Amino acid sequence: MPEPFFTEVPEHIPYGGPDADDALAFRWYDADRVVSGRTMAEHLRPAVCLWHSFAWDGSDPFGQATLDRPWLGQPAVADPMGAARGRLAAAFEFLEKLGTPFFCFHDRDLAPEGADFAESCARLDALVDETAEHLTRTGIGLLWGTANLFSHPRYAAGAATNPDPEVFAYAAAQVCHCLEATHRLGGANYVLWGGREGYETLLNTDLRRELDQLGRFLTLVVEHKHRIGFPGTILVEPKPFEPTKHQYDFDVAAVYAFLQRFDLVDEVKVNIEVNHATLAGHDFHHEIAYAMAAGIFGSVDANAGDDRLGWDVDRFPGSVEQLSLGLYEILRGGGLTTGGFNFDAKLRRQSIDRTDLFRAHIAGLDTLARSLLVAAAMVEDGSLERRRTERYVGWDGEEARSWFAGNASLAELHRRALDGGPEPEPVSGRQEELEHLVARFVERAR
Ligand code: XLS
Ligand code: NI
Ligand code: NI
Repeated sequence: MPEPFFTEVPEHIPYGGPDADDALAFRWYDADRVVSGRTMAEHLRPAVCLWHSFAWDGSDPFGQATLDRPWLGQPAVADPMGAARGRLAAAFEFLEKLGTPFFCFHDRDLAPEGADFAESCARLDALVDETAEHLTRTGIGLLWGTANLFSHPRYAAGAATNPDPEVFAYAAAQVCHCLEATHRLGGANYVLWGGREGYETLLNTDLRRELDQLGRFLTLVVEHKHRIGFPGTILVEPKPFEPTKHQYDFDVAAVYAFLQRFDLVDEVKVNIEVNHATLAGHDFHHEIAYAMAAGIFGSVDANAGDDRLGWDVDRFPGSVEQLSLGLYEILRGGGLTTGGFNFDAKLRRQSIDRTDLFRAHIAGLDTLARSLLVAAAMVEDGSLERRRTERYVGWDGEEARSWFAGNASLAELHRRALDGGPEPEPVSGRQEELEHLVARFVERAR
């Protein structure tokens, strides 16, 4: 066994209850507590991501590494595979101590690229073997894997949407390998986030062709999933921009239209990131509700933006109000299936103590757990649902149902109005009352 890395943290983060003052104890996340028929862990299926927490050193476009990640930097240059193994060991020490059931990775978070494609694959395979051992030893599971198709310079002009077909082919090969690795590790989902699948300027971009390329690429991935018998869900993660000026998977609605066009609605779902929703000019609540309505909801990347910063700052989630409304839509729709809540969140650059990574995840898990209590109470109480249903009650009438079924033309409705059809009577939408009702659930969640 390697030396422990998080030496100041006990074997397990305990549940201390709402009045606990210890920063290294949960106040709300009690994995085995049953809420509306499922444990908190089953409802939330929380995951830790390897990239922000273990493959990022705190550097930003303006400054160098600040975080204490001894497997990055010089050690990674001198002995890349040894460093990667050390990183993986630290990640699993973290996961075990925190007690989260899942993790997520990019291929390049597990193993660094080699001198050529074959060496990159061999390196990944070696680290996947090592990961498999950690999974067997700890009982932790893989929520999803994904291929990093955005860091290497070959992907500067996109992966699937690159003007050069050789890049398309390279990306396809990389996804093939990463999907198989995800399958080997028993992954519940496979994610495609199109970081560079967009454009910097329309002056050099053939939009139509690039979208067709993306459709072809996604179809290849779905075909391969079936060929190898991968039982997990293929997920696309919408994001409006950053790093590109415009990304093709802008928001849930754009992804839905895209899936329809390429006949993939039954094959692909969405991984909704809270901060991406905000960047697209939506609420998290909106994105979840839209995906639920379209039947393509899959999973969540839990994080938070900053009201005054217009980019993907990936803070740990701290707003119960925000997450409760999204969770409410998820629970109304029957809850998660293969998806989960992945903390796609990173420390602030000044959070340099090793324990900060625990504090951040504990705070995030407590926010999620409390939001779950709020959402479950709203579903069980049923008054929000009842009011929503009542609002549409007119559509239950026989005449209205026949219009909806397509049994009236525009001209017939015109005639009906001319013949003295009733003047509709305005009714209150009761928004403030409903918001006050939600506030009550937030106040009382226990
Ligand atoms: C970046 C994305 C990324 C995906 C995985 O903004 O959120 O982290 O979740 O590639
Ligand atoms: Ni994400
Ligand atoms: Ni993101």
